[in-house]
Amino acid sequence: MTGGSQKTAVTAEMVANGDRAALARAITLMESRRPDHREAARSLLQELMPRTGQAVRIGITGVPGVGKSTTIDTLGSMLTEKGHKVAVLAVDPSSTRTGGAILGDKTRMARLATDPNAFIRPSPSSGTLGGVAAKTRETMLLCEAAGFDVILVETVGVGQSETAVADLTDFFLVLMLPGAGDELQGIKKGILELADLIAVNKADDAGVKAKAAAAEYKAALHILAPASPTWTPPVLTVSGLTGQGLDELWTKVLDHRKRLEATGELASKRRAQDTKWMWALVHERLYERLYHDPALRQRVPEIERAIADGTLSPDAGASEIVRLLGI
Ligand SMILES: Nc1nc2c(ncn2[C@@H]2O[C@H](COP(=O)(O)OP(=O)(O)OP(=O)(O)O)[C@@H](O)[C@H]2O)c(=O)[nH]1
Ligand SMILES: [Mg+2]
Repeated sequence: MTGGSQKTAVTAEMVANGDRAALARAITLMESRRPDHREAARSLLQELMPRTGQAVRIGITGVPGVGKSTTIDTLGSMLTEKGHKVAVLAVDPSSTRTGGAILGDKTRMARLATDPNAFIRPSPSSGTLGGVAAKTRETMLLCEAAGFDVILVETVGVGQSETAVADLTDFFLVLMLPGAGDELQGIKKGILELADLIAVNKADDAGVKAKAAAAEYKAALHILAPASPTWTPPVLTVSGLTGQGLDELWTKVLDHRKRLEATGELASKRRAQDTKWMWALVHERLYERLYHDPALRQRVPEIERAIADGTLSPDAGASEIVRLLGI
């Protein structure tokens, strides 16, 4: 046997039948750097496209330790009990954390990890952020084709990962810690603009503080122009640990979906995301060429030296690189 491609042949039918091992292998194919694997994954996904698009896609962000994984475990279990099939994807752009994060997520999501109606998959953190998001997006589509109707994407609230995750989900949930004063100071501008719902977590052991924080976020949201004319982001207090408030949170998610479906905003949002995704892929492929093309790799150090020596202008150097890229 040469390599695993024979042994691991995955068909669209296997994925569509909800074969978990096939789904996992399809995702691995997609994450592979081997061009033949990618090509196989691409045609698999193409075949499965008609089966995608039905899921409720939720992005979940918040500072490290806010309780994202804990909340996903409780909410996800609540949803599988209702009969949903839940896929959890984790985007972690900081490669150094990955090993720990994956292990941590598995233990933080102990119930879902053994739930036959749940599927947990960390996204690899290598590559550019666009690449991470693109693979996460393709993973999400494969999960949808396999019958998962709720997709929860966890991303740690640092760097640019929130924007990437907001761009591939329908509903963006921002978890906050109680202790509004400090939180509002450190809050990244823009995160409130992305939020479809703010949930102040850990209300079980900081009830009063959580309520005060919620009031502050409500006030802060009030100043912002809403992203959608049909939706004003609610602010709730919840406990990912005990499940308090998560029923109401899910009701809001469904309410949001109903409204955006009724106005056609959901469809237009997804269309806009598709276009953005295409450009993210173009950027990624350009970067790949830029750093891996043999002719460029040979020539770039010389160009850099010439610029350092002052014998070539940055503009002329850039022109040559672009010419070598063939665009
Ligand atoms: N009291 C209380 N503790 C919580 C709650 N949610 C999470 N925790 C605790 O907070 C800590 C961090 O929880 P995680 O779910 O791992 O947080 P996270 O946001 O996923 O963290 P990262 O993945 O590292 O960014 C754990 O010790 C949890 O048990 C909650 O609702 N109430
Ligand atoms: Mg986590």
